[in-house]
Amino acid sequence: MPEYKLIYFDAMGRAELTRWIFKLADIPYTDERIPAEEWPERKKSTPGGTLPVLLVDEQVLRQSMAIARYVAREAGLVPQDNLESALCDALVETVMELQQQMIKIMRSPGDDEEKKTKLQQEFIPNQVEQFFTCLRERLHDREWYCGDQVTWADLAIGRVFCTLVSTQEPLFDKYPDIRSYVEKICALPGIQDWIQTRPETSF
Ligand SMILES: N[C@@H](CCC(=O)N[C@@H](CS)C(=O)NCC(=O)O)C(=O)O
Repeated sequence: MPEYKLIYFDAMGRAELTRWIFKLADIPYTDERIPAEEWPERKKSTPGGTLPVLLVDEQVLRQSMAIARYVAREAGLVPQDNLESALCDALVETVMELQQQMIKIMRSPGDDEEKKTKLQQEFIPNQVEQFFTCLRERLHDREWYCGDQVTWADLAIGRVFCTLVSTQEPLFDKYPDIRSYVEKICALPGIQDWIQTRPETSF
């Protein structure tokens, strides 16, 4: 097995899905977190000048989605079937777009109360509920999003919604099936432990 080093900031952001994949598959890796004050200097020697970067032995891999998909393939978490695999890709991209929109609201100017209102009155009813409705249709006779075993698509959903589930967001009262599904993902071997022990960061 190659030696893996995942380099990112001290945040979940665009690296956390890859961390989940490593954890579920029990693949050892180095989780390097660059302190914000060191970034301007490190940026100069970082290929492309952005993070995350995955080192696979000496090979540098960029772009968070390419990194996550590569590790997921290595871990057997991508369906063999081409179409099923594309369905997973589409789901992961949708979930990542939701995540970026959520982060954008949280980082926008204004106090916490304003941001919370924006999330609860605009983002959740419009974006998240629409997503949950589609997800519910997809999952109605399935245990996992694709095929009959967990894939990186399930992990992408767990990664984005596990915090909302654990804070008992009332949104889930309307979607108890989605709550159970997210809880099942967060309780997977390796994942539950990671959620409990990972460094505490906001995003
Ligand atoms: N499309 C790239 C975007 C990478 C990106 O924008 N990373 C941000 C952190 S999430 C970054 O490195 N920002 C610091 C900088 O641009 O100097 C990916 O998904 O990996």
